[in-house]
Amino acid sequence: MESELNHYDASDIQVLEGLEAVRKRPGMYIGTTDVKGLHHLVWEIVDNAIDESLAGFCNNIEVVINKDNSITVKDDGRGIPVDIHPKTKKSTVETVYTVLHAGGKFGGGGYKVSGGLHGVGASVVNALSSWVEVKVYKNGKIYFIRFEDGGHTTEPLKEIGTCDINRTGTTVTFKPDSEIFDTDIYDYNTLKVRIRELAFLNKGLSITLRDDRDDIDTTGEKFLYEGGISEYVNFINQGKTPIHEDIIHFEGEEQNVMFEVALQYTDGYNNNIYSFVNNINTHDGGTHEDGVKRALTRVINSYAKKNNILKEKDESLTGDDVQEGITMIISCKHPNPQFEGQTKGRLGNSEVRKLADNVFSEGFEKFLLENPDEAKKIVEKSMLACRARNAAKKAREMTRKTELSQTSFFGKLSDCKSKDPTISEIFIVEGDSAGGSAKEGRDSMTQAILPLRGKILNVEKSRLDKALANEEIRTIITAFGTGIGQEFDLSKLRYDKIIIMTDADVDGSHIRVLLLTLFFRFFKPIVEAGHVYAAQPPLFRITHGKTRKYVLTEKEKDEYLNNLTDAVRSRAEIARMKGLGEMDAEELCETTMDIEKRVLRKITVEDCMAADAMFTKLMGEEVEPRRKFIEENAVYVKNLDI
Ligand code: TSJ
Repeated sequence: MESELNHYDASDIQVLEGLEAVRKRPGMYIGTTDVKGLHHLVWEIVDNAIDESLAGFCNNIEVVINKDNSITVKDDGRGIPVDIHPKTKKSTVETVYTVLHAGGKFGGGGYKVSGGLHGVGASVVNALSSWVEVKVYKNGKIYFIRFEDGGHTTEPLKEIGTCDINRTGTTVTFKPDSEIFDTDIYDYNTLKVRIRELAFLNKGLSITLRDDRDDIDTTGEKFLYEGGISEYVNFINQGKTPIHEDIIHFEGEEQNVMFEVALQYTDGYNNNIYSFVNNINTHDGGTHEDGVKRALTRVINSYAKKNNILKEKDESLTGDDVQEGITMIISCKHPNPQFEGQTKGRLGNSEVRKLADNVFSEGFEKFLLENPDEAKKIVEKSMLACRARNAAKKAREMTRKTELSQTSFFGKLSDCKSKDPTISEIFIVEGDSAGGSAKEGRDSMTQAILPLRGKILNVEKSRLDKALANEEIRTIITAFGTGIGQEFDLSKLRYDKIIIMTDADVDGSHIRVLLLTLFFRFFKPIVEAGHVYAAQPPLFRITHGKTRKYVLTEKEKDEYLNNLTDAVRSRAEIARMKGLGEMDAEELCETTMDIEKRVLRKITVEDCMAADAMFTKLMGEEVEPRRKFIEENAVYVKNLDI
């Protein structure tokens, strides 16, 4: 590649159009003239310095926001050529800055950051700036040229001094034209986020960013990642919980196309897959992304089958299954990328699919073989995703069916009379007897009751899909009215409060875990909107004379008793409430359901997440760890809604 670059010939530069065209229709060249377009100018210039680094001649780039909101970009590359261009009879520097698309064949054969909107060149920046100054350090000399008023050369490139013969580089300062842009104020954070990304994508390249607009003297922030995209994955996964320690990284090259990928699985449910070609985000993916995804699915399935984790009869894991919780960066550097689609956000080069597939599958197969513990975690995570997907599908089909036969489907639900969702509540009550009392003691205008049996969640082997086959669970889904999955619509929720009313024993905690898991997987927006509550039945009843006092905790009981006179205390009768079923309708109403007297605890998404994790453990195949887990977490399970 170096020899090719050395063939650089100033005649490569194609003369296309005048800068006036750019000023007339800036949108054609930089998209917009809003704050986004303003920042685009920086990337046009920085991209040139990155190209020099990709060609292997530049290690440091500095970006400075100056006091007047002009921008300086400085690199330590070879310096833009200063020789005279045969066609324009002007220096190459001047030509680059005054002839549209002059960057066209610059450094031909290298990887250029020139796809999509990028790469239209320095001349566009010049056309849209009130002034530009360029310094080139080369041949022991410092060259200088200045342009004004949309790209007019003030005087030809001239030598303004000497420098160390080993010093080379290009320094450019430009001031965006306030007649063109809606705003001329740069946003530090916008520049920082992209500069950090560029540093991740170009390992070993140091990029610094400094803001000189305030009077505080700082050295700025330096972004340099020797680990490249692996460090990017690590950065994205901060605050997440990885399920294996090391970040997996593979790279390969074929016919000047470089491909690399880094990934790590977390315990989350989304995937974070970002792909790039020549540092440009390919938000619609393309052949590089397809190749990796295809290989990921194939390799995990074949590993799982070979090791008998996935049985012959089991269905294969899908792409979505194996991508659940993954954080992955895919980066391809291509000398001749073809961008496709409306927004040019998709890589089209077909040879890249095979390269990506080969590099990834060879590396990943080896990784799984050499790291059986990690392999097991990844495969199990995918299989769990597969199960959840099937459960969700069944639930969707089921709710669709039920819409047709609504009337018969409310099953055991005793609905409230009101159809006003802002005042209606639904109590999901454990057990038929408590359900009976609740029905008797409720305000039937606004309170609906749905009894659930304690055995819904048979700890032996039930899964979410099985639980969903349960009639009462289906009634819940139908009663909510929101639908599920893609059809979910929060505005159709039929109740303002969904109140879970269960005992603080094992059966009660099972129902709670199941319900919260169900909410987490299918009704997260309902939880997020704060519609889900746990009722708090009292633990003690203290009776003295005609007074009856219910308290929620041991501590409250002691405090209450301490405040009584000795005489009264000695006569007080303390009863430990055994559970919802023990209370009669009046008592249940008074302590747990009456809007004036009850105590509710709002359920958060975190509660549901914890339940979901517990559900996964409770549902595990192996009996022993499950029993152990239940024992160890028995207290926690109870605490879920206390
Ligand atoms: F173009 C520009 F003004 F926007 C710009 C270019 C801005 C900045 C900050 C840096 C650069 C730039 C260009 N840095 N390094 C280069 N390198 C070349 O232009 C160059 C130098 C030598 C040779 C060669 O073949 O000897 C080839 C090239 C493309």
